[in-house]
Amino acid sequence: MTTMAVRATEVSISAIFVGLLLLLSASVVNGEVHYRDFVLTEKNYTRLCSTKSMLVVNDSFPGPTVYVRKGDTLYVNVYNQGSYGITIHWHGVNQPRNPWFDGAEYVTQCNILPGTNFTYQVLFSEEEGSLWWHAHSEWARYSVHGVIVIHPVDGTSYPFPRPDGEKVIVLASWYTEDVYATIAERLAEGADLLVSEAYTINGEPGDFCECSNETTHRWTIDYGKTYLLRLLNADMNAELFFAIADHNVTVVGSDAAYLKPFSSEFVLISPGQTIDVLLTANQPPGQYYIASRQYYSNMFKYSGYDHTNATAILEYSGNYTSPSTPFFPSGLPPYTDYKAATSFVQSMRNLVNPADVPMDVTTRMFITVSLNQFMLKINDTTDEAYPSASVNNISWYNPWTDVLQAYYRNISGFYTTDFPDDPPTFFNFTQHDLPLNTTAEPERGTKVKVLEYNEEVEIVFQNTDVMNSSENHPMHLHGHSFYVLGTGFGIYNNETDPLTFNLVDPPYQNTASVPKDGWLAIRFRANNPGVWLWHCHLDKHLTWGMNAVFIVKNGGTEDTSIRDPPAYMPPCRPDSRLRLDEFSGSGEKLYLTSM
Ligand SMILES: [Cu+2]
Repeated sequence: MTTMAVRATEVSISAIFVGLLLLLSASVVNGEVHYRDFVLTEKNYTRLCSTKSMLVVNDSFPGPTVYVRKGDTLYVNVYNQGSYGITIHWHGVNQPRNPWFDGAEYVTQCNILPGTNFTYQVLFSEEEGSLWWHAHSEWARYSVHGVIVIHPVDGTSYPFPRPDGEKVIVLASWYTEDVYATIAERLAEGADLLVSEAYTINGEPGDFCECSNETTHRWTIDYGKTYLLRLLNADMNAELFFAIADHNVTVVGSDAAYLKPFSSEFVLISPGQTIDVLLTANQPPGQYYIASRQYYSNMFKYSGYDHTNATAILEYSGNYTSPSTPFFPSGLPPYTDYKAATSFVQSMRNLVNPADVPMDVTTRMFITVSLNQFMLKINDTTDEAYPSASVNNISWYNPWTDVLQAYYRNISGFYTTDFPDDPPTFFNFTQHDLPLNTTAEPERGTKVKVLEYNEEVEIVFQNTDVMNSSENHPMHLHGHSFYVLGTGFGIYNNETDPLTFNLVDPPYQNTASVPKDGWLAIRFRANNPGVWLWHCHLDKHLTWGMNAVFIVKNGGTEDTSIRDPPAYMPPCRPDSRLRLDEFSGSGEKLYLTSM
């Protein structure tokens, strides 16, 4: 694909005119402008000894890496030549005042239908480091994703010595089945959703998986050099441990914000997160395994997850005698090692000290996150349990016209503004064997929370053990990054736990996990007018309704208001949804539609 970059300052018109132009369209062009084409097609891939067709961008899995600098503007024309509707989300890119191009299906747009195209305008602002793009429609993102590298602007550099090289590593999952068809089937049956067959490193499961060792991903490095490694967890449903044999890494950033550097034997990365680390080639030249495996936080179930170990090979350049098998990283924690997981999360500190933490909180929300079930009438005598998920006991229901369109055009009937600041009942949230009749069934709704422009918001997410199902939930907020003030186990205590908050140098992230049977506290400034989805980044839970929406109102001036909509947005139609939504509010199973 062609990439065209136009440096605004190189355009041959007089400086005065450029000045005028910038004054007139102050917020449109700051840095460079880039144009990319994303062509989505079905392509055959063979992994684990079998071949299947899947939707990919520009014939690649993982998809292409996009390179920009801080403050640049990116236009991506997405051509959908696949067989079902999709959207693309620019994960972690705040998109100031620009919700039109956030790409969240049924929240900021409807799907780009097969045979059509749509151009996204992606506005970079404060982000620097690594982010990513992915499909934000049904489960398409398992094969439709890639990294966004945001370099420092010219004349500035990293807050660490310039690395000798860079490397992108994408962790993802492999499904042997036809994901789209299987999900539709299981939703209709009320069955559990898909578990992956293997994890992948840059598209390859590696030596420990069937039919995989010839295509294992390899990365050659030079002795003595230091590399900036950009890690992405693009997996659908798993937090992952990652490690390189005999090499510690220095963690320097996460979610396109810098961290106080710390050395670690391993990394824990949640779906949705990006983590930047430095790797120095300082070990005896040879071959070393790079490995990743799931961190499985639901310790009451020891099965039902993907037990594979994904591997790649790090090899030093030059001549040396290498052992017949590379070394495996002894520091890669076991699947259920919550102590390792917790200690990694707690090591993260903002590089900025003191950080610009909101201190004048005007909205406080206490939000329970639960897995649930709906009892649906199959016939006059039988009720059947359908898996579900909720936040403050509301299980999100997709409207068929997106929330942004309805809000901007003042069309009523698609959402309500009564998302509650607290759960409907307070119970012993983290107790095992909670009574199902009072805790299991959520309410279905399309409820949004409306925030005034520039409000300072504190949210405490409380994990619950409803249905004995507590596990980590990586919560992701669109349109804003947030400060992670703290986490803890058990039920949040609003008198003692705030005393433990890190208000000095908390990490600034777009995705952070609510620990199993515990809580997570965050703060953010609602300074981005628009309609912004927030959700658990385990797609299984998102599909079941563990999400809601913030509307951030305009601030009263043009610079604090949503930008004008583009001339074209993909049209919405009432029959294009495919989720658990296909049941009426009365609990009767109505119909299951596909495109
Ligand atoms: Cu979740």
